[in-house]
Amino acid sequence: SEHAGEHEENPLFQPLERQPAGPLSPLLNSVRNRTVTSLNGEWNFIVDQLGVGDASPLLRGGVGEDADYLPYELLEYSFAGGDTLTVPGDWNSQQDSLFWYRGIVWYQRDFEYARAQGKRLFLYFGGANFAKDVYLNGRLIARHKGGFTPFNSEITEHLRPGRNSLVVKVDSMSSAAEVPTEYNDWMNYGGITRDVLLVETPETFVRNFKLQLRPGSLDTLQGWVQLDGASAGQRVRLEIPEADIARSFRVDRLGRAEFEFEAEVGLWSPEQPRLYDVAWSTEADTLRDQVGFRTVETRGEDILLNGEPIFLRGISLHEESLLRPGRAHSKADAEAVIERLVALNANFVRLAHYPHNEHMVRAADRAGMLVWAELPVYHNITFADPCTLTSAKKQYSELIARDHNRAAVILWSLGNETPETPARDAFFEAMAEHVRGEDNTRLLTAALLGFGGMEAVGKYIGTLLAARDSKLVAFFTDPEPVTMTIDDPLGDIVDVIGYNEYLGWYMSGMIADALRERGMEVSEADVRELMLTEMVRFTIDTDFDKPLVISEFGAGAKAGMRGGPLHVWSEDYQARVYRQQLKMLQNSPALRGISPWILKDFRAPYRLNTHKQDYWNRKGLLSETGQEKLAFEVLSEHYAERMQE
Ligand code: GCB
Repeated sequence: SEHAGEHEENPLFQPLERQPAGPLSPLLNSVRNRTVTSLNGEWNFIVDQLGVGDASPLLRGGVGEDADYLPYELLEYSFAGGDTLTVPGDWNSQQDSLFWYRGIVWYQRDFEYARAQGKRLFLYFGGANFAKDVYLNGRLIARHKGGFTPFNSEITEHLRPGRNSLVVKVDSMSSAAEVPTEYNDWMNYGGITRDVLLVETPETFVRNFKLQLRPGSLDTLQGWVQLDGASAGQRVRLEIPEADIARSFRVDRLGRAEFEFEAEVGLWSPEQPRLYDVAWSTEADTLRDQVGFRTVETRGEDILLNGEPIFLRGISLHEESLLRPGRAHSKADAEAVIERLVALNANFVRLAHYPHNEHMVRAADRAGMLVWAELPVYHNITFADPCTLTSAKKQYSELIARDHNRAAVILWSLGNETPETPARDAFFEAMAEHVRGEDNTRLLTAALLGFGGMEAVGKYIGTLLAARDSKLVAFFTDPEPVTMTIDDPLGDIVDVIGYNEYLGWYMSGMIADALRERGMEVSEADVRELMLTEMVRFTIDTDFDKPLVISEFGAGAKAGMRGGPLHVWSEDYQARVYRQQLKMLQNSPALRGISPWILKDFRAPYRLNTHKQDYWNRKGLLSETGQEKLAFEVLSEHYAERMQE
C-alpha cells in the first residue's frame, strides 16, 4: 500500500528527494466547537495528469514548493493566474473538463495567521479523496491516505508571520491493495471534498474524549478523556449542567484519564433525541460538545435500544448532495437529507459505502436518525495483503475517533458484499477485534453476499415454469415455499446480519440464464413475472441466532418513465418491486430492519446504458434532482404502518 495513489514510475524523471513528512497528530475531536479559522473557499489548482509535479527537474523543487522565481529563471509551473476550485467540493462536478478525471490535482492557497504567544495551531482536513501530500511553505508536513476520514497535523512550528502558502497534492487514484480499490459502483469524486480548518488551542488542551453509557447499563457513564500537552496528575473537569454532573479527574502521564460513575441521564432515542451540553475544562481550555446517551445491544434476534426491541425503518444513501451535483459536504446538505428521511417515516439510515462527513452524523444525532456507518471494504478487495488490513484498521480508527460520541451511530459495518474466502474471513476477524477494541458501545454488522438462496429460488421458478408448459398447473396448487438461508461464515463474526438481495432486479435475469443453461426455453419476462408474484411466499432465514437487516433491495427506474408491470426502468415496475419485497420481508422471523437501495440516484461509471442510466445508478427513490418516484410513497406508507405496530 506504500504505492497506493502513486503512479507507475516515470521513465524520465525520478521523484525528488525530500525530507519525509512528520507523523500526523492524533485526531482532534469536535473541531467545530473549538477556535477555528476556515480555509474553505477558492483554491488555485494545477492538473498533473502524468504526476510530474514532484518528479520533473524542470519543476525545480517540485510543485509543493510553490516557489517564487525571478523573471530570468525557468520554472514550468505556476499557481497564480489560473482557474480556481471551491473547497470543500469535488473537482468532477466543478469543471466540465474534470468530470471523468482521476489522478493528481495540486491545490494551493495562501493564508495569514497571527498566532498569539502560548497558542498552538493545527491544520485539519475533514476529508480529501484519496491520497494527499500536504506542503506548508514548501515543506512536506503531512501525508494521508483514505478518502473519507479526517486527519490533522500540528503546524505551530511551521507557521510564518505574514503570507503562508499551503499546497495539497490530491491523487484520486486508489490501488489494488487499498480500501477501496478502483472498482466501485460509485463515482470516484476527487478533491478536497470536506472542510479545511485551522484549529487553535492552548498549550494544554482537551484533544478527545469518549462519554457514553456503559454497555448494558442505563445509569452508568463511562469513558475516557485525553489531554494534549499535559503533565501527569493534571486535573480535567467534566460538567453536564442539565444532568447535575460536575466531576474532576486526574490524568496519567500520557494525559489520559478513564472513568466510570453512576448518573441519572435522560435517554437519547429516535422519538426523543435528547442531547446534553457537555463541557470538558482544563485551566486554559474548554471543549464543548452535545452528547446523547443510549445503549444498543442484541438479544437473540432482537436489537435493543435502551433495553427495548426496535425495528429499523431505513434507507441507504450515498454521499451525494440533494441540493446540487456532486459530493455532499455541508450542514445544509445533511439537513436536506434528514428532511427526506422524515418524509419517508424512517428512523434509520445506512451511510453507504464509506464514512460520510461529520455534518451528516451530527444532523442524525439531532434528528434521532439511527446510523449504519461503514468502511469501503467493498466487493473483492485484496484481503490477503497485510497493507490492506493496515489501511482498513487505520481508517476505522479515524472514523471512531471522530464519531464515538454520536448516539445516532449504532452499527459499524465491516464491509459490503465480500466473496467468501479464507483470506477474507481472517481479514474480518482481525477487523472485528480491532473495531471492538476501539469501541464497545456499538454493534458490528456487514452486508453479506449470498447466493445461498438462489438455487432454491431457481428450482422453484423452474418447476413452476415446467409445470405450466406441460399444462400440469393443477398439480402445483401448493408448491413448497422457498426459504433462502444466509450461511456466510462472516455471520459468526458480526452482531447483526446485513443482507443485500435483488430478487426483483438482478435475480430474474440470472435465473433465466441458469434455466436456459439447463435446456429450458424460458423468457426473462416469464421468470420476472413469476418472481414478482411468487416472492411473497419466500422467506429469508439465517444460520445465526442474530437480528437480520435487509441492507439493500431495489430496482432501477428513470424518473418520469411510466410502463407496464414488467417494464424495467419504469417507475411502475420499481414501485411494484417495493410492494412485493416489503410483503415478502414480513415472512422473515429474524427481520429487524430494512434499508433499501437507495434514497437518490447517484453517479456510477459502471452504468453504461446511455438511454436509461447515462452513468447514473437509477435505483433511487428520488431522481438525481430530488424528484420523488412512485416507490417513495410505497416505502413511506409501509413505514407509517410499521410505526403503528
Ligand atoms: C449492490 C451494491 C451497491 C450497488 C447496488 C446496485 O449490491 O452493494 O453498491 O450500487 O448493488 O445497484 O447494483
